[in-house]
Amino acid sequence: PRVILKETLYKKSQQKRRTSPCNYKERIFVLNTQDLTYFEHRPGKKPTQKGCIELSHIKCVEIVRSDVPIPCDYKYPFQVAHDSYYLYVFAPDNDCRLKWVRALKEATQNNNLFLKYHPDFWVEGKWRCCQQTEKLATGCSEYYP
Ligand code: 4IP
Repeated sequence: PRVILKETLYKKSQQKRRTSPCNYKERIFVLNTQDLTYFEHRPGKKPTQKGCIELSHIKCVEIVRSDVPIPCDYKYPFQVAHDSYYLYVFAPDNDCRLKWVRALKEATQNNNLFLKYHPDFWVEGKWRCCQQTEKLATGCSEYYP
């Protein structure tokens, strides 16, 4: 697989379990033609893989429009909906965010994508955009792949 983009970004924990912590981690993100992978890099150590999302499992990639305070250093969020999870990734500026969103949209354009998505965050048990309390509820805004 050919590498399309590689950069250090932040991510929020995907909260795969009800008891998962809500934390933000700096990770090296690599988008290649097969998957989106992220690695932890500690000084003096070789990066270790922490997560990998097959591109074919991605259902929506879009910026997140929100006024919630963002507790990590990077303030420009985008979302990657895949399987039954939402990965929130944070870029350092809008250009960087757009570059990632465009590249990911292009790489997933032939997928079975959402028709609608959630433009704001899922926070504390509800969608801030539409107030729905089911995380996997259908989106409330039209999705443009
Ligand atoms: C972890 O918290 C990290 O945030 C993980 O991120 C995250 O997995 C885990 O969420 C979360 O419990 P601790 O390091 O404090 O244990 P990373 O893999 O980047 O280290 P995700 O799925 O977000 O990668 P869960 O809910 O997935 O377990």
